[in-house]
Amino acid sequence: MSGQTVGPPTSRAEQEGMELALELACRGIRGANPLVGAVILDETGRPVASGWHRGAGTAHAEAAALDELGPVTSEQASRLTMLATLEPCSHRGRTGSCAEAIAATGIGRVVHAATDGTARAGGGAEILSRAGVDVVSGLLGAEARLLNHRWIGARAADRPFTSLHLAQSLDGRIAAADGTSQWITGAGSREHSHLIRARSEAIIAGTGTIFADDPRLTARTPAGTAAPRQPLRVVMGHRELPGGAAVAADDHHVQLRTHDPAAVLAALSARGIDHAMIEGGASIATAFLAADLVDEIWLYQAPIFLGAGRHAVGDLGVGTLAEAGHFRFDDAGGPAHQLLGSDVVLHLEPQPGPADRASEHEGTR
Ligand code: AOF
Ligand code: ZN
Repeated sequence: MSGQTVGPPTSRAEQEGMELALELACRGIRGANPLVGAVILDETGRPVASGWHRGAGTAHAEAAALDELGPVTSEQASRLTMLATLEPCSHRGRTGSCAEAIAATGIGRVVHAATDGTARAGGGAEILSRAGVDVVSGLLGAEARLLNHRWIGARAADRPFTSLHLAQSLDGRIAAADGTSQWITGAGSREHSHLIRARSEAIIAGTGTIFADDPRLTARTPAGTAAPRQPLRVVMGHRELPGGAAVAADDHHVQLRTHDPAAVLAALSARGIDHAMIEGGASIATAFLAADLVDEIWLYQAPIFLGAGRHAVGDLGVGTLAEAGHFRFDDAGGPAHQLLGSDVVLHLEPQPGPADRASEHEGTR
């Protein structure tokens, strides 16, 4: 870990700049990568460029801000300060190294909020310091860590970030008494969930769902054509798949013969998968929730009562109210609640625990 602290303490303008960077970070989408925002200030403390990360595979926040800044001489750059909600990355991953790009531009000072604790991308502050950049770590660090608390936890546990999909009736059911379930939610909800599929690297469904619905588990556009990026289709469970199952239509699928969600995530991690969507059904959703392995929820609620039939979620081992797991609305990447056709779509994340809220020693402050 690198928490270099050089140069003058952070100013009011830098605090405000970091608050802006945190707001911008929320425009990104949750998944394989963290939410990150960046703001560049001139020597008077005025923001002159900004950027945010729009999701795995796209430009990092700092690179987007440098891009918006446009060409500057190194003499001009030396008077600029970059504020980033995460330590600029050291690695040349899907995109270039942010630390190297900042140093190459000649930016004089970098203030970042949270350190990047990953082995892959951490250590950027070190690179910047060695290049002669004035580096300060920890400004609004607690806020920045809170913003990505589940992503940080997933990375620390070396498992993919997970998105749980739930499509249910007003009384929380995913099928009627006779097992019919297509469709409880409307076309708008289904389109939205295909966007979540398309941004996931894997999609997990149980053998029960395969037998009941024979889903394709592909990501499709509203027109019904295949999205450009397809998640790995993952079937979880012991039962032999029925011959001709749609999920097995091509090689881009795997069956994991276990009911243990942690084992499934470990197997996906070993394949280099950083973001998995949990499609269903109820026993799969229940297993991931009970193990606290759900990092965000997309809940599609249709305005119908079924009164009988399968519940979306089963026994979570909650014996009394005080044991219930709490979630909170999540505005990252769009409104936490919205209407799609006649359905309500909720975006939720687990309520942070005391450990997520604790503020570490914060750099210069
Ligand atoms: C930054 N700025 O905006 C983000 C960072 O797969 P890649 O190459 O995009 O790299 C993703 C890793 O980089 C991610 O796991 C995290 O450690 C860091 N994310 N870093 O400097 C950004 N999104
Ligand atoms: Zn980067």
